[in-house]
This record gives sequence, C-alpha cells and structure tokens, in this order.
Amino acid sequence: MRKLNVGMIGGGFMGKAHSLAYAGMPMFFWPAPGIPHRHTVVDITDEIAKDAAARYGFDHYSSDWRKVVEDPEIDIIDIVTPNDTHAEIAIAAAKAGKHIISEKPLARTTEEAKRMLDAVTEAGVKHMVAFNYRRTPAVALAKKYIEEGAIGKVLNFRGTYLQDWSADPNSPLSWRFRKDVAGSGALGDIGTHVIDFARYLVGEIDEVMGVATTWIKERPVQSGGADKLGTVKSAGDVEKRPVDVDDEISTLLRFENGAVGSIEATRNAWGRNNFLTFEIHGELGSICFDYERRDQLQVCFSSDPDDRRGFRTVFTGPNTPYGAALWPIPALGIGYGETKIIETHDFISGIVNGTEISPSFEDGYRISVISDAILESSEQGKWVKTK
Ligand code: SOE
Repeated sequence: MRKLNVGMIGGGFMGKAHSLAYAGMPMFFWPAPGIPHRHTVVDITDEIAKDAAARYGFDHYSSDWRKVVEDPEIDIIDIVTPNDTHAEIAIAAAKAGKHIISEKPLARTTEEAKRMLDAVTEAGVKHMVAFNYRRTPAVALAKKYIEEGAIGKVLNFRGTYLQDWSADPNSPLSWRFRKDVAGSGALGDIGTHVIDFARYLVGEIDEVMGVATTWIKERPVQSGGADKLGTVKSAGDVEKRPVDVDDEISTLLRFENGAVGSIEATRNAWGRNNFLTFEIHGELGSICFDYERRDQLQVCFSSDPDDRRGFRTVFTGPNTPYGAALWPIPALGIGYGETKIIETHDFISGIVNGTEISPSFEDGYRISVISDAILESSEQGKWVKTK
C-alpha cells in the first residue's frame, strides 16, 4: 500500500482536524487507497511546531515552510494557515511537484486563486480545496437523490450558514475581520461553504444579487495567540481597530440551469451555532439538511399519497453514501471529524488512482469569482453575472 508523506503547514484548529483525518482515514476506509504519513508539521516557531508534532503525531517539525515544501521526501503539502499565506505556499508547493490540499477559501482574492490554479495546472499535480461539508454523508445522499431524479427538476435552493461566535462586539478582532489577511468576512469564511453546496447540488451559478453589511465596525485588538473564535471577550477597555470586511451577506441566485435561490451567511446570529442548512425544492419533492442534525435529511416526495404527505426523516448509515466505511448502525453519529476523514480518503484516492478530485482549485477559483460578484452587486445595487 502506497505511503504518502504529508507536510502540514499550520498547527492550529484546522491542523488538528486534518491530523485526526490522516490518522483515522485507514481505520475507516480499508483497504485504504494509500496511507497518509504525518511526516512534518510547520508552525511559526520551532517551539510551537515541536508541540504540534508531539500532539498531532508528526515525525518532524519545522518553522520554515519553504524547506518542507522543497523536501524530496514530502508528497503532499497541506495548507491549514490563515488565508493570506495560501497562494505563496501553494504556488511554491506546485513548483516543487507536490500534491496540495488547501483550506478554504482558496485565497484572499480571485487574482490569487487564479495564480494558484495556473500553478497546479502547469505542474500537473493533484489539488483539492477543503470544503469538507459536502462530505457529510447526508449531503452526499441529497446529491444522490437529486441525480437519481427523486425530486425531479430542481427549482429552488435556499442555503444558510449562521453562527454567533462574533455577535458580541467585545469579541476580538481576529484575522478573520481583516481584509489584508482574510480577503472577505462572513462571505469567504462561511458563505463559501454554502456556495460550494449550491454548485455541488444544483449546478453553476450564473448571476447574483447580493447585500453585504458590516454591523460591528470595530473590535478589540487581540493580544496575540491563536484565533479563539469569540470565546475570549475583552472587558471593553482595550484598544479597538476597524473591521474592514462584511459580517453578513444575503444574496439571490440564478443558476445556469434555470433554478433560482438564495444564500445567507453571518457569524452574528445569536443562538445559531453551526447552522449550515439547505432546503431544495424540485418539481417532484423537497430535501432539507441542517448540519446541527447532520445524520439526517428531511425529505418529502410528491408521489406520497395526498393524505400522508409531509416531511419524513431519513438517517444516514451503512446503506447511504460513504456509510459502508463508517459506523454499522444509522444514527450512531457523524461528526466534523468524519467529514475530514472522508475528505482525506477522496483526496488520497485521487492521487493514488489518478481520478478527478473535487472540489479542486478550479472550484475554489470559481467560488472566488462568485464571491466577488456578490460584493460587486451589493456595491452597485444590481444583478451581476459570474462570468
Ligand atoms: C469559523 O467561522 C469557522 O471555523 C469556519 O472558518 C469554518 O470553515 C467552519 O467549518 C467552522 O467555522
């Protein structure tokens, strides 16, 4: 079984998720398409990287990502750093002939995303952007239903991603509120997951009409350390600096295939934790998904008799997508970790078997173009084409 050495750049929250997936993937998917080996982890100092290596099970550590990218022993570069570093690392990794998985959004800007896409295309390496939620088995099941025609022609997609970790104005100004680091706000951070759902489940988006808002215009400066996602709050007596990205977006959509829809994303919706949802209406039925109840789909089919029509719950399990590799009984519980394990499986399969990988940097680039169109449409107050 082929072993693939991973060089992981970044040892924070996403580093934890990816490390778990490298360790866990062969335990679930057996025989595994290949064995990812946790070779080297990089962080900003040797001390922090050493700690990450011990914690996440890497053989080596480094504070110099360039050396790791050039290391002939490394097969895969995994980018789990803030958005402002994705392009430089990915382009160097492509030039060094490494396969690349990058966290989302692919880049801060469409120009950066395009350069990354060009670099991997020219190098002929495999590439993936980590929109992991489409690997939730229930989301893959929704895709299967749609492809089988169970709800007929899709008419409407309504997607939301609502969180509340930044609803308090005294939660810190993390890099996620700075345009120079993040590129955009709620749109890039979480709205892009919903754009990925829309394209995956319904098809390419042709036109958008968006409204972007920034409700909280300044936040307390964070006093160093990792991004705590709103869990630390200042007493209100520290220096505040401006937020220069959106903190809420709403947009209408027109798809190339004629379907219509909407997307909303905010991290300021009190009471919403990871409320990533979609409701899809077709000529023959409807499908609803809510990540906070991620083992289930709610489905309604027009073929149900009139006197018992309504939503029913289908739990994912061994007989639904990816299920044979997961747990033997429906509703034992699918988590964030499982989505990353499945993502890793599909990435490694693509490398080893030479099959197409999705979402790729091409998808990441398209999502960036659509995101730009949403912001442009908000500024101009009119529909904007995405091509
Ligand atoms: C913060 O909003 C965040 O960590 C996102 O960056 C992730 O993509 C999402 O999966 C969870 O929330």
